[in-house]
Amino acid sequence: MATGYAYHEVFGWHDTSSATGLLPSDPAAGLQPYSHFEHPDTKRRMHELVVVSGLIDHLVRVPTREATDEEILRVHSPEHLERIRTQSELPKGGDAGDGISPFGRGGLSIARRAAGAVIECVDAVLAGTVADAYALVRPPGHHAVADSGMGFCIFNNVAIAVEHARTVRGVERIAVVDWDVHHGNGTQSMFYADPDVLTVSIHQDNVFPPRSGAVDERGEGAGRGCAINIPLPPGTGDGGYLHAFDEVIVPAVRAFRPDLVVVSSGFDAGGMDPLARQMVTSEGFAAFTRRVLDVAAECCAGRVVMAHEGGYNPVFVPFCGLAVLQEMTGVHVLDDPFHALLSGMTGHDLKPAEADVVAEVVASVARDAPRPPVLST
Ligand code: 3YP
Ligand code: ZN
Repeated sequence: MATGYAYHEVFGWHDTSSATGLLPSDPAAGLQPYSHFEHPDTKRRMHELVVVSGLIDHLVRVPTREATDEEILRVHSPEHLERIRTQSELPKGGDAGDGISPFGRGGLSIARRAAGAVIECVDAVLAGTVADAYALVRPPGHHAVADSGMGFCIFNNVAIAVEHARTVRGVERIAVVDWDVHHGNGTQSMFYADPDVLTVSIHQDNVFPPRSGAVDERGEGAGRGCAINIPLPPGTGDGGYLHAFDEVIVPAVRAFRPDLVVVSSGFDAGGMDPLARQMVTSEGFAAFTRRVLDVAAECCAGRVVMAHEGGYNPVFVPFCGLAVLQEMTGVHVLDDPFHALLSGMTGHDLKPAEADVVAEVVASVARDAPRPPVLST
């Protein structure tokens, strides 16, 4: 069965405006106007590579739509939606809440469509139209909390799709695997006390948000054990990441036995990203994909929906994304021309400091395991 793919040109029209990376430009402070880090090109170039490489012919296009108020309000407060609505109507748009997450006039409808694209991918997978699906969306979502946008995110696309799967489609248990290099704090916070949603975030230790995503953040109340964080040291490459997948992520998902797996797929752990310091290669991202698909095949007939998050190198991210989509489709159209350069650098093998973090997480999970499903008699 085929892999679904959702993208809409309007995602390139989400306007993060002129900026100096993430600061407002300010000539007096030496901040020459440039683009925001989360500009359209990186994701647009990934989409264009999917088309130009011919991989698009092996994907089933999933049409997008805008998420409704009702869908957004399952995870966000009315105040947050109202603030985005108000600012979206301003002549020059506004900010999602933290001052580094700008959007242009009319940005509400684009943010709605990002969430709606992930919802539609969930529906396509649940309906069995496609085996699995990838939503290449802007703006991203995983930092957005109930009451605010954050870290370039307006609405939490993944959380909205998870709640749709549960409340509308009756899916009982969902595992969210977040391999964006930053902590998936928003998604974690929304399901922190929920025993039916496992959130696993693998990220660079203490990058963004600051002091978020430590090993001891393990969920609370009935959700104790159902949040897992793997904060890897800077310089971690494919070896360290795959060690974490094999020792923590795959066993935790297998033990949880989800009915659906949703991935927050960022490519900012890539070895050439400006917003983190990791060494992952396109082959690494393909290997993450293989592991997620394999454990989903064991648990839930391979039902996997991936939602794009961060990743900020416009020339490298497209090849990381293509590698993931090639792994999903089983069709190889192109090698990553950057692979020799990146793999020629050091940092790819598992290092002791990385193994120590993974061992710490393994010990924590042994103490507080995710709740396995209650078997109905
Ligand atoms: C937000 C401010 C500094 C780092 C940036 C992270 C955005 C992102 O890619 N989150 O996944
Ligand atoms: Zn990120």
